[in-house]
Amino acid sequence: MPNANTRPKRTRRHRRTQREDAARNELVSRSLESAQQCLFSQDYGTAFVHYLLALNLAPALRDFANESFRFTLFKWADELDSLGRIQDLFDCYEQAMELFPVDEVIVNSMGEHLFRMGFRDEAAGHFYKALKLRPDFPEAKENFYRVANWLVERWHFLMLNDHGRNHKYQLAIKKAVEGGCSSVLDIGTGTGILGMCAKMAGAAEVYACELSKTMYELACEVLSANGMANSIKIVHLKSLDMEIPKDIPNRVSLVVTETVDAGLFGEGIIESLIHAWKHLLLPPPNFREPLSSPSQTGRVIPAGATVFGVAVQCREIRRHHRLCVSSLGGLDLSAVGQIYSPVSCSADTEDSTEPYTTERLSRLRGGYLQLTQTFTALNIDFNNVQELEGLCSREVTQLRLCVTREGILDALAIWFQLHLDQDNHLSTGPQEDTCWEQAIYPVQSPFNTVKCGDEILVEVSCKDSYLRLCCVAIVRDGHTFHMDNVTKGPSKIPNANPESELCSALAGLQTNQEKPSRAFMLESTEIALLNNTAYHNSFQRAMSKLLVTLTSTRRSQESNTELDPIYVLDVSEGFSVLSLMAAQLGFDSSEDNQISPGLVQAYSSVEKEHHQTMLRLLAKENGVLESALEFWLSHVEDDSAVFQRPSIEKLWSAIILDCIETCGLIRQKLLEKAMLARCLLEDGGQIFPERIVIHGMLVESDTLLLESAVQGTEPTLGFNIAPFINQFTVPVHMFLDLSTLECTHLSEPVELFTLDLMNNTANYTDKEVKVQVSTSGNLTAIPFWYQIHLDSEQSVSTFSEDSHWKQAAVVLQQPLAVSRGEWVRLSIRLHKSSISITAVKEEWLGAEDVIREAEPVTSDS
Ligand code: 44T
Repeated sequence: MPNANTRPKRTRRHRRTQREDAARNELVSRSLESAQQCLFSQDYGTAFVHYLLALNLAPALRDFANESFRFTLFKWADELDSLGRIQDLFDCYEQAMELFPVDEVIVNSMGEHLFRMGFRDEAAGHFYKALKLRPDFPEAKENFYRVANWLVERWHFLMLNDHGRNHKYQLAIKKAVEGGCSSVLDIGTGTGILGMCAKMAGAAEVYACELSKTMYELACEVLSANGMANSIKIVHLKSLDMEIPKDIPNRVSLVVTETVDAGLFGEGIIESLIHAWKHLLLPPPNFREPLSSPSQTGRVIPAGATVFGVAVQCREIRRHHRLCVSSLGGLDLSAVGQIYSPVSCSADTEDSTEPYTTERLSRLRGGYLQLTQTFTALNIDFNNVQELEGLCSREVTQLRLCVTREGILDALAIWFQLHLDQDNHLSTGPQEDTCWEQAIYPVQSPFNTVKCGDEILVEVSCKDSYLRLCCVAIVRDGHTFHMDNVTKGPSKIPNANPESELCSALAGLQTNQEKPSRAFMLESTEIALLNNTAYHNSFQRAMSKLLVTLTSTRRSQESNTELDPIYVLDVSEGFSVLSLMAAQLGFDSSEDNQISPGLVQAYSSVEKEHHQTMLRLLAKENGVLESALEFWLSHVEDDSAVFQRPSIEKLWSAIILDCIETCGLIRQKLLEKAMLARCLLEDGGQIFPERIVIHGMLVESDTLLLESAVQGTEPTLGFNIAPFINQFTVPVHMFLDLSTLECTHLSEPVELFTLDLMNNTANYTDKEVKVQVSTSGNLTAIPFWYQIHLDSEQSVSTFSEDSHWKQAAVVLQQPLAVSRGEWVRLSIRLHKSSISITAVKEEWLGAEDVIREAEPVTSDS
């Protein structure tokens, strides 16, 4: 028996510990029990607190409770999210990650919330971490690919692969440094390449700044790998926030930068250079003192730029920026008045609208026609601070462009020459062998036909970091027709072209109405959707067929004359008029009274206010009773809530899903949505589309390779950059226009996969397809698109001329050499809504297969 006198304290402590243990265990088990009860009653917030308490007190239980804890966290986070309690949401995740620091599912989920709130850099960090924790974690991979596109834009690959451009920059920098510019600042360093060129050329001091966190971190890695981490000082700052001596000790003698976008000024180069001249650069050389040394004066590479432009006719631009149809699937669209895209440069548009969009003119479907000669829009000297300042404050300049070819004035397009120095120039023109984009200023005025001899008046200005070009008037036979003031109904120019006549007629209808004309802004993809007549007509035919069938079944089943309404639900994301088309079919008397008026009760899940207003207006003008079209549970996050029944005891007769995103990928969660839809469908009801078939083909395309990764094994300008930036390679390319992509077709198109949305027993996971090679070459990619089967008779392709959808392609990690006549086996796997494709060459006589992995494809919403 222990001696009570010698060990009294220990025993007391022991007893106290025992008591504490017992109390803690009691608390832990009660908390776990309460957590479970709360879960049962769906009180996730309280359940979460109970779990936190229990698992903090009893870390040993973490493994055991991990699943339920995650479930609770996710449920509670969704609730906080929908309540807008963002800070609370992130606090919960912080606490959860303290408990489970290496739980990749929690880390990934936190990233998803961050991404949805627009914190892309932070989101990327979480997806990256989740992927490091579990490299084969499909959700994290999908998410990482999604952010990789945002974080490291694809042009980085193009620029690093553009040897001509790299070489010219290197030459200009070398010449400047050797000529005496000894201290250099690289503004917007990206991967660090221009700064490294300066160091390599012998500059004594090199500094660099980069505003994107991801790019800054990437540049740090690159500098270390090239042994320059200590000789180039890089800061994670916007150049405008840099100060002397805090960030750099002294003014520098050379600024190098390539902070230019397709519209030249869109990355803010004017402001950056004005700031640099005032605060970071040595004064410019004084030409009265020609002997002033280059190390004591400042200069900029590029030294200046010349902007060129041309007026074009281009159907592809037109159908994205103006409504070209007056009716759609039976709906008269004239009621909605003017529809305009957010890309606008007219004098009265708000500053928030972007003045231009960017395209590669050479890759526009259907091509383009030049209506004028190439003109010079602007010349700018980056070494003259007065000129830079003058540009922002000066009045607009007016240009008169002589029309050299009759046509429809759809847009102005511009490009530029960067004068790196006196000898080295880079051009971003449409004829160049590079992949630069041009800036496109769509002309949205309905008065847009021009004839030879007409003059187009263009105003050039520079406001809010953008170069703005605006067509203000057309001068014909001495008369000036103003273009920007559509709603006031300017004098009409007689049209020569029927297609443009249609647009003008439409606008005429809109402007000549007695009621106040309205204007609605739609995204350019939404405008292209409205211009997609084939799709809407197919839908109209498929839907009216279903309505006829359902009505006749009901007539034969129900003895009384009061027929039950036919419930139609459109859960398209974004804008859609399909529900309204269905409602209108219910009022259509042309079907020989087969469908009773008002029989269709349609629901739209369109959320944006102006979309709803447009649909209401269209309904009214098309004779659809207000009650026949309702907006279904706006702002509901949870899919299951969107898919509720129309009313107790009732099921849907038709559910419309928009399966494919405009970028060319399958919409996320499509299969889950289809499953929910099937459960809520009445007997004889239908999902639109009932089926989608994925088509694809084998191609060789260097362009796709150049856009996906830095190619080859040679160092870039002698620097080791590729392995670092190539971490951001994504296996899928979206927003492709396959009709103009430079590529060799190595096979005929084949069916890759079918998604049967009406059939729940279909196997969605794996499929193998054998494709015969029709032309020998290097298989680099498998572009794919969809045939959307609305029903057994009606279908549309996403690869048609009028498609508002683009195409996508899986790019193989390594090209696969194939010869005519050989067979390639494609294994296609669908994980959630992501497709991955593996290409295997089937060697004759059973030679060993060569396997080239294609990574998964995911939808980017
Ligand atoms: N576009 C290619 C390249 N940055 C856009 O974060 C250009 C395409 C292109 N960092 C036609 C022509 C061309 N301070 O990483 C980015 C960006 C960073 C800054 C610090 C600043 N003031 C800025 C401003 C931008 O610089 C990097 C490059 S800018 C984007 C280049 C021939 N079609």
